[in-house]
Amino acid sequence: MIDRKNYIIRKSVKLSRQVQIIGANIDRAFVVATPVSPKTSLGFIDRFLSTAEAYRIPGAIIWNKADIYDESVRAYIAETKALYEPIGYKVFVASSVSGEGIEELKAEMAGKVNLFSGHSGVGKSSLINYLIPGLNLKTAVLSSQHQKGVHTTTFAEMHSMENGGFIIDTPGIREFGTIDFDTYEVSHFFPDIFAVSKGCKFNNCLHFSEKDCAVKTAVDEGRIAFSRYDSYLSILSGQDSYK
Ligand SMILES: Nc1nc2c(ncn2[C@@H]2O[C@H](COP(=O)(O)OP(=O)(O)OP(=O)(O)O)[C@@H](O)[C@H]2O)c(=O)[nH]1
Ligand SMILES: [Mg+2]
Ligand SMILES: [Zn+2]
Repeated sequence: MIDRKNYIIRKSVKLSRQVQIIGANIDRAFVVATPVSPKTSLGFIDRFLSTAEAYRIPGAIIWNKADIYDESVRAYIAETKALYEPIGYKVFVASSVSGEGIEELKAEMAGKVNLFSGHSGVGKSSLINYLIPGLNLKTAVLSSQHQKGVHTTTFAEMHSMENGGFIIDTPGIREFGTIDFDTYEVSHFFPDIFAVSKGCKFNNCLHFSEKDCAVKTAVDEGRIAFSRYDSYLSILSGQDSYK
């Protein structure tokens, strides 16, 4: 590791707080996810993306460990692409083993400050090692018992790329606690829901049990994904975690 090129941001395990403190410097927040080993739920991804919205940081998804996907996992990944890209969240597929998707990611990150977050063990540090040859960040195998990460990265650190970009590696996070959203503001951080909500009868509609709710109609008609609505309701109801 070349010390002079590294900038320690802060010690923390909660993404929301990290973003708060270094938010002004971040051009894009990537949630690094894996469909298996360990599994990242769409609920977790939606909490991440809505938090990024709250800080006005463009969010994106990186599905890592593509080298171990079978046909059915590939099909699932394609579905998530069809779900998230129309909302405005790019979906990347990558592998720090086969190198799949790496060039595309590099191009995307050039000249920008990029944050990598996600569960422990999804391969954030491994990906960064591949994106910045010679960096040698510490990585570790999953726990054999639970196939979960072992919290190898312990503080957020920024690394410079050859193309003028920067990547901030962060410690793995277990779950998102309730973010301090105002109840009526939650839908503002779900662009797909917000766009439709203009058609609701009541302008203070929470899209829960109100009459003539355009959001609920859109969910029923499949124009808003049920998983997104479910994530919205979960945040609205103030659950501490959502898996
Ligand atoms: N098959 C496969 N394994 C990978 C890939 N990327 C990372 N891994 C493995 O996943 C495990 C965890 O990788 P890390 O890079 O330490 O994960 P991390 O997200 O940085 O984890 P924390 O620092 O604990 O948050 C290691 O055993 C890696 O070798 C990948 O693309 N494919
Ligand atoms: Mg790490
Ligand atoms: Zn409504």
